[in-house]
Amino acid sequence: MPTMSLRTPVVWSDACLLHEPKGEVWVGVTIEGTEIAARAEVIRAALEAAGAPVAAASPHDDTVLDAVHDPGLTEWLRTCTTDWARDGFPSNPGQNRVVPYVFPTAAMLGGMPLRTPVAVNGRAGQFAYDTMTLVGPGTWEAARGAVDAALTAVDLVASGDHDVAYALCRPPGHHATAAAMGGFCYLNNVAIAAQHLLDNGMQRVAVVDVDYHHGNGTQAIFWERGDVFFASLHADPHDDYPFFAGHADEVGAGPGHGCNLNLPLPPGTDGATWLQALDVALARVAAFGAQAVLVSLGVDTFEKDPISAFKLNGRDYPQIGRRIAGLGLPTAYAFEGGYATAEVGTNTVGVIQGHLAAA
Ligand code: SP5
Ligand code: ZN
Repeated sequence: MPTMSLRTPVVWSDACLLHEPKGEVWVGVTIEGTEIAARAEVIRAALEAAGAPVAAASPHDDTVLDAVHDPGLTEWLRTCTTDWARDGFPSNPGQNRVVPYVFPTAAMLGGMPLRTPVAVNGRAGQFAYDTMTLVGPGTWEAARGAVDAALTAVDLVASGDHDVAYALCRPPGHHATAAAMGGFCYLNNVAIAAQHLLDNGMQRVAVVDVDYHHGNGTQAIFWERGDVFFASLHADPHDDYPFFAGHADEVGAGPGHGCNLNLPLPPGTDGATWLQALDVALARVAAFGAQAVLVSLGVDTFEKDPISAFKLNGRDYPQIGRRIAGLGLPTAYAFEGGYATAEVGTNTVGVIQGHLAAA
């Protein structure tokens, strides 16, 4: 890739560093947090070193956030750590993160109405679907800052001021559904940004999710929508997180029938195979007639990623940007997964350089 100064703005909010996962409960054991603030700092430093200007996220009101997410979820994220501390969980049993416990699944309720418990440790299961996505002091501020970063990035491309922007929206968002957090995600930054484009005059937008994991939250949010095309390439959910969504036969419903494309891929998938699947997804996006594209840019497809099983290497990332640029659409990339901290910066820069080189 020729060296060139990146002109793509990196949209950033200092609040995004305030979330500290500290730990996650995985198959019943507490392990170190995976989605750490250093990931975002490394990506920012790499983009800046490549010449990208940093643009401060501008505050947006809650209108579009409330259009995408259940007010119960946002209220919970705003208040749960205070209630958790008030009820003494940080000292007994010694857990200062909000950890879900009982999940009111459809199978538990058997059709009975969902009741909201008074106890904070009871309520914790209502707005989460896994045990890996803990809430602590600063989580809400970070998640809300990430939403502002994503909204600002799409403003920059929708206005025509930029063809491409990168939203450094941490914590990530693509696993968050309308009413539940999961997969290290609290608010669905990309879904909110897509809705914002539609609210501001676009008729059709596309989300291309290249994270290693299926973007089940984004899929669920737009499942019955004909104005958002969602395409995702990801680990086969038969083998990997999020397990309950991401299969190839999930095509959307109602007005959204045909507007959802899942391309599950086996463990060990290399760059050549993966890029062929990307071409399939992009051809569908082009046929849909999207006016803008949002990219859920997880770089956990990397061969050295500690929680993933694909085999992309550093030379594959510019090819991702190059192919997405071939759509010729205003494009906002957004931070998602990628846990090989030493390489998340160079791989992200690679995507943006590939995009600019092709555009
Ligand atoms: C945004 C994003 O990439 N979220 C990923 C959520 C995946 N969570 C499942 C991780 C499984 C971790 N396995 C732990 C292995 C410990 N040795
Ligand atoms: Zn991921």
